[in-house]
Amino acid sequence: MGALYFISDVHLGAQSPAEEATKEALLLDLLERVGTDGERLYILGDLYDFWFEYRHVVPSVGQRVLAALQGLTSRGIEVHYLAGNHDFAIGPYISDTLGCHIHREPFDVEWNGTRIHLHHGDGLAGNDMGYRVMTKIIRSRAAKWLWRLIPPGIGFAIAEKVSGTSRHYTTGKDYGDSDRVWSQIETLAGRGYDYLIMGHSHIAEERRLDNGSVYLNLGSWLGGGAPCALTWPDDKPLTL
Ligand SMILES: [Mn+2]
Repeated sequence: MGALYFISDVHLGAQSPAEEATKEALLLDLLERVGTDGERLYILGDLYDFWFEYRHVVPSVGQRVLAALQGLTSRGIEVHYLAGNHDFAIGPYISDTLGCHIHREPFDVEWNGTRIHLHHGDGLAGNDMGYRVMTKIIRSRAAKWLWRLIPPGIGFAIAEKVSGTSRHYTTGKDYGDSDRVWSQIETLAGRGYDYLIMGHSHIAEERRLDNGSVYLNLGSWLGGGAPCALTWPDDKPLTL
């Protein structure tokens, strides 16, 4: 039985060309490794700093990564892609062309009797009502329909600005008790999971919760290194 791999918050397209090249090379190495001993790959959101696919156009960023994902699925390795707040608009290109399983909501995995809850990590802050309302609007069918009317070149230029703002907001936000994130995580854990695995906060962390569940945050690939991935059952962060 192969390993499970988990990654989050790679944010392809967010950095300088040189940083992107380094990051992409690391990611391609990891995907190759998944191809040798992996059974499943879970992408827990924000693989892309911004993703939007038109019927005939997809982002030009990270094409080699997309090809590698397709290579994995064509060899029978399951790739699960949970939409993050930056790549919420993943669609048929990801599912039909690349063969990934798309998840739009947090979901559960059971593996050899271990119960794992997978969540991008957004929308947990108790005072984040504005975020939740805005999210509902921008992820609506109507919004996607309107967005498609904007030529891709202009749309992506706007998105680049908005993505940067959102990233700084996320990174600067207090994810501690004051935001009631932890109480929400404890409540989730109370459903009886062994592990809760998330991203989004960009802070890699392992924490044992009150009920004995383990919270793991995969951190982010931004900032010039320390990409966090996880293999299972070793459940140790990989050093790439
Ligand atoms: Mn995020």
